[in-house]
Amino acid sequence: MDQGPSRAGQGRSGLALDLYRTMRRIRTFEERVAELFVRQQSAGSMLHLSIGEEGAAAGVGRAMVEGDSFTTHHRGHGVFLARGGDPNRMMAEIAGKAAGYCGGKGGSMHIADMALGHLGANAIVGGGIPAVVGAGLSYRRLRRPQVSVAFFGDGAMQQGILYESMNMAALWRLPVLFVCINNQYGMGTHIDRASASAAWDERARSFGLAAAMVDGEDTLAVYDAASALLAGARDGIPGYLGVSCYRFHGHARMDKSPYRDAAEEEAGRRRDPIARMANRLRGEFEVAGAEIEMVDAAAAAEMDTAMTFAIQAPLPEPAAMFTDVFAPDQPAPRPVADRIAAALGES
Ligand SMILES: Cc1ncc(C[n+]2csc(CCOP(=O)(O)OP(=O)(O)O)c2C)c(N)n1
Ligand SMILES: [Mg+2]
Repeated sequence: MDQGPSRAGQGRSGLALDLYRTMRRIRTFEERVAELFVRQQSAGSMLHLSIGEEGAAAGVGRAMVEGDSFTTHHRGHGVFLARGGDPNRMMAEIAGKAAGYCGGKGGSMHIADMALGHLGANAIVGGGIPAVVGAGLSYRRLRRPQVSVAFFGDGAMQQGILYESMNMAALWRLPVLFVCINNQYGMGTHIDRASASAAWDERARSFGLAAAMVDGEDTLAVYDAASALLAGARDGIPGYLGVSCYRFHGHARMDKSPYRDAAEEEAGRRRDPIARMANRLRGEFEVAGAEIEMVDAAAAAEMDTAMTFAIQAPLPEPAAMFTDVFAPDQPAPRPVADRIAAALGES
């Protein structure tokens, strides 16, 4: 699909335009996901949009290289798109359709794709973090050059599993990067009410990790910090990156954020990494407004196509209910018809 003008090979301005494109694609994708929900075409009721957080996904995602793996939290659409996720198959997964990445069985919060290094989104706060330590250990033992990256929210900064993982990564010098997307809230709880200290880089350093904290509105700064930490991780010094941003909307689709006042929301939404990058493109990088509009139009067309694809795609066949559910070396489950009959008390 045409994604608008490219300045590949044009150094910093090409990078800036690429980061802008990725962020615009993420935001437009999320807007279409919101529409899918309103049209009652999404599977399940829980959808967590990453609008306002695009700088983290685009900046870190661009600094990673092919073969690197990652896990995400429940708000991970943006990260997967930044790592090459196909919007059609992602949207189909969110709609519970057979053409989705997991045949419609994972949905928004459990999407995964080993081919692109996506080791899985996870609905349990902090749940995806230890998997990257395992991936990092395998890379180290197999002498592979990859890094595994855990993306999680500020809520996970209060979870013990993060600190067990940091300790093991530092102890064994694993090629791992921990990325906290700090959108200031865990559901309705502000970080000030959840965390005794917000100096989270100091926590990471105390375990022996390299650490940095950046403003997620400045996507080039996110990219630079992630690049440095990923280079260190590839050399056996695991890293921590905190990316500060603001969750523009409620926690999930039904949340109208009654716990935030209007002034705070307005100030938060001014911290917009996309608007900021557009300004920089026009000013510092002298990109014509028309060129930026072409990127926006290409993203709109691409995500409209994805939404239509997801809506029109067929549902999974009932017979596929148990495929990919059991480990390949496990005995095959009883035929689906028997199981359904048993559940209905017919046998
Ligand atoms: C271990 C665990 N505790 C509680 C929950 C319920 N829960 C779901 S999302 C969420 C907030 C997570 O906040 P954060 O990690 O900051 O991610 P964000 O939603 O802000 O992206 C909570 C408490 C959960 N899923 N898992
Ligand atoms: Mg949060």
